[in-house]
Amino acid sequence: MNLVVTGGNGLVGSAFEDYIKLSSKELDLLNYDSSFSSLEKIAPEGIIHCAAKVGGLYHNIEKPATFFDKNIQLNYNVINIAKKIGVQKFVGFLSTCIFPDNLGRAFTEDDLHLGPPHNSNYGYAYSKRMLDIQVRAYNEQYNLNYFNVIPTNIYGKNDNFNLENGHVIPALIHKTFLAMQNKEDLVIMGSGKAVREFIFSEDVAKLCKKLIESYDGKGPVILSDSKSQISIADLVSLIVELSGFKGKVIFDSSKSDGQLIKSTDNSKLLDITNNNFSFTPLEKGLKITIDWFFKNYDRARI
Ligand code: NAP
Ligand code: GFB
Repeated sequence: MNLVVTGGNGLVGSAFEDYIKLSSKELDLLNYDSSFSSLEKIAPEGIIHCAAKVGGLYHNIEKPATFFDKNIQLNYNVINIAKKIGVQKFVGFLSTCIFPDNLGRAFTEDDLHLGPPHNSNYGYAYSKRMLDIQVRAYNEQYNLNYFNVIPTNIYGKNDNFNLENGHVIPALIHKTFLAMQNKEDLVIMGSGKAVREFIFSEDVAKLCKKLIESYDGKGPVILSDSKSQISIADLVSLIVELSGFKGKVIFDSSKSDGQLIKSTDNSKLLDITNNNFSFTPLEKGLKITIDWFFKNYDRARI
């Protein structure tokens, strides 16, 4: 099946093999007309839509309008074009950080609109919730079976390792690399009390491939490994150990922790995959990512 991956250079997009991976230079989804003619020429049977304005907690806190604007525009464009040129399969990406805050239990796919998201990333969260609505509306009116996946925090090679706007794992790996190089303390933003689940980017790609081949597209699917739950403080210890950092670790509790916990119920995914998908253990995925970053520092996104 000739599948296009939008955002093909990114953390998730680059983890796909043997698909047509397009960077924003080859396909700028903020530009409807040029995207329409490029995709019409390729005429893909399927689109895996990884392109987005993406960032960590602190970047989301400072730029709610940017996250909202860009994601609403590029999501509207890609689905409208996909429908017009007759794309059969479509996988879009939501995120577990767009679920209602303070639900007090593990999220399931039905909880998406049950209350406001955490205030730290409402711009991004509402733009992504509109992606859920748009897919639902297009499926109903145009008899399509497009669907979205809802990954938890993803990490891996080719991530955005920028210290200010990256997610926690790439930012911590980069920070630890610099602390080792400059023989400095390692200062962590937040108390370290927040709890997160993580999924390796290559597992996300494998699961999307499986879903494209076997899922009937009835509603979004959470992509998570509930065994990967870990506090930020324990994550720091793991990264420090795997990197060989021997210096002092300091937590700066004056910085926001964001959502205190994000836990997911991945039973729908386990049903679809007959419970036989083996997730990359966090320790193994972190080692791969740390080794990759230390070796590719000069070409990584920092
Ligand atoms: P990423 O590494 O930032 O990749 C996103 C890609 O989108 C970038 O490589 C960028 O391409 C491309 N892009 C940005 N603006 C574009 C535009 N106007 N037209 C076309 N492409 C554009 O992000 P990611 O982590 O792979 O995220 C992939 C998807 O998963 C996103 O929808 C994100 O919301 C979702 N997600 C991510 C996480 C996570 O923890 N990372 C968790 C849950 C969901 P260029 O580099 O060429 O500019
Ligand atoms: O990955 P992250 O930035 O995003 O994780 P969220 C934030 C958590 O990691 C907070 C701690 O508890 C921070 O206190 N942390 C510690 C750090 N050091 C750092 C650091 O150097 N950088 C960062 N970024 N965090 C995001 C959403 O929420 O989840 C996005 O804002 C996105 O929209 C992503 O969807 C998946 O998990 O808090």
